[in-house]
Amino acid sequence: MRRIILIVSIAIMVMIGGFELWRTSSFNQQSAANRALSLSSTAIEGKFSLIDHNGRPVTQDDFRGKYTLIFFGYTFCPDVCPTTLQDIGLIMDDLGDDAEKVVPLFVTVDPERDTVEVMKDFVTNFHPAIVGLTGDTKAVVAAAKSFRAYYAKVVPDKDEPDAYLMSHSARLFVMGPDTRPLTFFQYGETAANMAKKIKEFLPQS
Ligand SMILES: [Cu+2]
Repeated sequence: MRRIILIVSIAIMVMIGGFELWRTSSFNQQSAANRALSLSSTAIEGKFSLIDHNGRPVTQDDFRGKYTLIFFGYTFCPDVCPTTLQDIGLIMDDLGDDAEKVVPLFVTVDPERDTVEVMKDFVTNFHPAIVGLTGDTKAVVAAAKSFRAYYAKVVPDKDEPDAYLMSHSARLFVMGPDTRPLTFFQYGETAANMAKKIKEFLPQS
C-alpha cells in the first residue's frame, strides 16, 4: 500500500513538473514572438549609406517610393545567401507586373572581399533587379546596426585566414515606400509564400 502511495505521488510530481515545463516553454515562445513583432515595427530604423554595384553612393532615401526587400549576407557564402538570392529571383518573377514596385537589395557584411565589382558579378547572376550594396567597414557596421542584423567573422582553418566565413543573421526585410519596415521573413520560408505576403502589401493596380 505504502509503495502504491509512493508511486502515485511520484507520478503526480512528474505531471506537475511536466506541466510547469510546458507552461514556461510556451511562455518563452510567446515572448519571443512579441520581441520579434516589436523588432519589426519599432527598433529597426532601416537606414544605410552605402555604394551600389555600379559605384553610386546610395541611402534608403534613394529607394523612397519603392518597396524594398533587404538581405544582409556575403558573396563567399556557401549556402544561405545563394539560396536567398535565388528565392528573391523567384519572388520577383512571381510578382509579375508588380515587380516594378519592388527593389531587392543585397547588403554585404564582408566589405573586405565584396568590392563593387565582386558585388556586381554576384547579384546579376541571380536576377537583374537585385542591387548589391557595399561600403567601408564603418558604413556596413552602421547599416547592419540599423537593421539589427548580426554578423561575425569565423575562421575555420587558422592556416588559411583568408578563407574565412561570415556567420550572419538571415532575415529578409520588407520595407515600405516610406522606407519604414513592414515585416521580415525568416530563412526557410518558401519563395511562393513570401511572394504571396508581399503582394498583400502592394497597392492594387
Ligand atoms: Cu550567407
